[in-house]
Amino acid sequence: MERPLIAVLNGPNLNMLGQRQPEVYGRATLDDVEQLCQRTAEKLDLAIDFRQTNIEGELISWVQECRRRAQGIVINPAGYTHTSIALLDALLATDLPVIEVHISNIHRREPFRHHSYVSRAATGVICGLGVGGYSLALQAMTDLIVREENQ
Ligand code: CA2
Repeated sequence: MERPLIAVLNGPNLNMLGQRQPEVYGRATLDDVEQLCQRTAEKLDLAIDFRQTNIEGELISWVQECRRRAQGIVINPAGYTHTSIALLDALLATDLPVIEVHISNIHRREPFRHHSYVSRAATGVICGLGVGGYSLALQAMTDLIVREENQ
């Protein structure tokens, strides 16, 4: 049987991970995060499609593509978390399990980071556990997919 495909989508500025603000986001780069996701996916027998964009419309188009090709979405929408109803609408339209990931604990930060539009479309949210949150999200996604198959 083919491995389930999980899209791991990353929003704006996450390409700068590891280069600035290590006190907030740690020292891992986005390449390190991709490798972590690949290793986790192999253990879980998942396939992943790992992407990052600084462009809102591109992120939305990728989410739309997932409807035809993926079994789940792990997304760190970065700044669009707090601003994008368009991204929320795209996620709601997929009818796929969505796990929202934040490296930092957005609730311990500035008030404008406390609200997430995306959470309304998310099956679950992981935040504040560093880049390890991506790995936890893939594990949780596996459980969600298995549960769906058994229903
Ligand atoms: O904690 C997270 O993962 C965030 O999604 C990261 C976003 C932020 O806007 C959210 O509130 C929380 C920012 C991503 C930018 O990452 C940078 C990394 C290094 C240097 C500069 C930005």
